[in-house]
Amino acid sequence: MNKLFDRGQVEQHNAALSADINADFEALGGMLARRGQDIEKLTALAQTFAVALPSWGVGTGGTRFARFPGKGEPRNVFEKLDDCAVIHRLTGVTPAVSLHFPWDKPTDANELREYAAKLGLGFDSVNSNTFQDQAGQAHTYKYGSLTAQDAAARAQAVAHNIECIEIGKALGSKGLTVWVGDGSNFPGQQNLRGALERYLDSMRGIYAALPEDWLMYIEHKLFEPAFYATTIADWGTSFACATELGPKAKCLVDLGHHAPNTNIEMIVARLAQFGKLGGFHFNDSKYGDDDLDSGSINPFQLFLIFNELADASGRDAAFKPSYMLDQSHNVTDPIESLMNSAVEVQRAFVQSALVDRATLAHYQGQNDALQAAQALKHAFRTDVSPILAMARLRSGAAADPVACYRASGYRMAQAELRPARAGASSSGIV
Ligand code: LRH
Ligand code: MN
Ligand code: MN
Repeated sequence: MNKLFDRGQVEQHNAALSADINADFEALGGMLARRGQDIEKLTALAQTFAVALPSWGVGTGGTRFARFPGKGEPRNVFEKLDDCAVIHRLTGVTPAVSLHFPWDKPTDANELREYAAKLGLGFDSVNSNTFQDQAGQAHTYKYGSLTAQDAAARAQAVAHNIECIEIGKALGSKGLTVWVGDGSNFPGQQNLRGALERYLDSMRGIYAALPEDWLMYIEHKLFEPAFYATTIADWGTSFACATELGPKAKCLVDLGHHAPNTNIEMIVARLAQFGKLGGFHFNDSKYGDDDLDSGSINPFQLFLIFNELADASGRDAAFKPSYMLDQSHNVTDPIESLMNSAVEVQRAFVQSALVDRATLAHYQGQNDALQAAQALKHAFRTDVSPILAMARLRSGAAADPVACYRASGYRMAQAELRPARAGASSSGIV
C-alpha cells in the first residue's frame, strides 16, 4: 500500500494550482459557449471516462535485445496493484487493472480481490498467455498453441484459457482477451486454412466455458512472432471468428497491430457497424507493434478513432466498448507514461465530443470535403486541457498528475522498499 498520497499531498498540490485552472477553465468556457458548447457538460462527460491499466505496463518493458530495469519496479502482482493505485489516485480515470496469466496468477484470488478493493481498484478483462512456454508445462507452444498440430498442445492451451476464466470469475472480471502469436515463418510451413480451423475448434472449447455475462475479446495482430503468416492477422479474420463463435465473442483492436498507415478508424467504424467492436488496447506506434505511449506519435489518429466511437454512441446509447492501455515503457518511468497516456486517451474522447455532428453531416451531404474536414480539425485543434484538469479536480485526482507524482518521491521510496533483483522481469516478456 502506498501512504504517500494519503497525507493531503494531492490536496495541497491542487490548492496551489486551482486558481490558474479556474481561470483557464473560464476562458475556454467562454470560447466554447460562443460555439454553442457547454463546458460543464463536457467536464461531466470527461469525468465518466475510464481506461483500464495493463498490469505488465507498470514494469519497464524491453525489446528482444535488452531490458533496462528502472528503480523500484514492482516485483509481484500486489506491488503492480500498488503502482496502478497511484495512477488512479492521480488521474482519476484508471479504476481497473487487466491481469495477464500466468504472470499475475494469484495464489489466492479472494485475497487479491480484497487487496485491490482496498486500493479502490477493480479488475478488467483477464489475458491468457499461450505465446511462451511456462516452467514445467508438458507441451511446447513452439509450433503454436490454439492452432498447434499437436492435439495435446492445443488441449493444454484451451485448458489454460479456461483456467484464466476461473481466476477471472473469482476476481470479478467480465472478459477474457485472447491473443495468440500462432502462425508460420515460411510459405508452405502450415496449411493456412487448416490452422484457422484448428483455432476455431479450440476457441469453441473456450467459448463454451464463458459465463453468461462475460465477453471474449479476439485480438488480431499482423505479424510478430510469426513473420510469414499469422493465423489471426487482421480484423477480417477476427470478425469472421467472432461471428462464427457467437454473440459473446467480439473483436479487440490494438492500435499497434496493423501495417503502417492502415486506416484504423475505418476498421473501428466497420466493427461498430456490425456489432463486433469489443474493445481496444491503446498505444501508439511509428513502425509496428512499438507499444509507445498513447497519443505520443499520432494524436490525430487517436482523435479520429474516438470520432468514430462518438458517431457509434450517437446511433446506439448502449454501445460501450472496453478501453485498455497496452504499452511498453523503456525510457520513461512507467507510472508517468501510463498517467500521461490515460490522459491522452481521455483527451481524444473529450475532443471527439466537440465535433459538431450536425454541421459535419451537413457538409458531408453537400460534398463539401474541405469544410467537412475542417469540422473535424476544429474539434481536434481545441485544447481541452482545462476541461481535463477541472475533471480531475472535481474527481479528487491531481491537477497535474506527473508534477504531483514527482513531488511525492514515490519512486525513490519504492526503490528503497523494492531492491532490484538480478534478472527480475516484471512482465515476463523479456
Ligand atoms: C501482443 C499483445 C497482446 C499481449 C500483450 C503483452 O503483442 O499486444 O495484447 O497480451 O501484447
Ligand atoms: Mn495488445
Ligand atoms: Mn501488441
